Amino acid sequence: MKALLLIDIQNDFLPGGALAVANGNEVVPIANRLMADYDLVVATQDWHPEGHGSFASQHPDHDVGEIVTLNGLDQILWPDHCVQGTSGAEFARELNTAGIDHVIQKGTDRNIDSYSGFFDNARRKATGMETYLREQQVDEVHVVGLATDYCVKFTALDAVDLGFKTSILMDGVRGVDLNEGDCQRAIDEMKAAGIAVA
Ligand code: VGL
Ligand code: ZN
Repeated sequence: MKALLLIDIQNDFLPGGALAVANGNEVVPIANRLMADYDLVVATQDWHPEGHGSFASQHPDHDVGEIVTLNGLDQILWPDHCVQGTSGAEFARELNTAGIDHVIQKGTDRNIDSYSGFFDNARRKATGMETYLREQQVDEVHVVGLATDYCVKFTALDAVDLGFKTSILMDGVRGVDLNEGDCQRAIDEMKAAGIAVA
């Protein structure tokens, strides 16, 4: 069984959103078109409580983009984004949500971030993604969504590490590029890990 993973295709990551990814809206029609080609479509949703520790607003002496230590881990600080129940956390309006079989929410613990759709950033807690995919007999995953250099990358790296045959579909991803070259480096890292870049 082959699954399409839609990573964080949410309003806050689209142009005009709180953590806008340049041209992030362009992945929406691509995701919609791809859905029909898969046995299963699973979407992740960045789903933070108010006051999440990854928000710069919680660290008065720091700005967005700075790195702090959160729970012993390096944490990049972001604007408040994808707060549970807000419109920014909803899936993109034009995303065909009727085509999604299952949603995995992540980043729900205020003390630790979760870029990967499989585990928190310390790999301590699973989100339920792996269990769900194995229950559904999935052995291959193709990844699209936002953002190439964060949640797409870490989800794909975990997928291949867990033994799923893994591809990222370049047409269907867009990145943050906080530092110039981050997206390219993310792609190189994924290739080196055995992920197919299609
Ligand atoms: C993401 C930064 C913070 C992502 C989520 O979806 O790539 N990036 N939260
Ligand atoms: Zn987040």
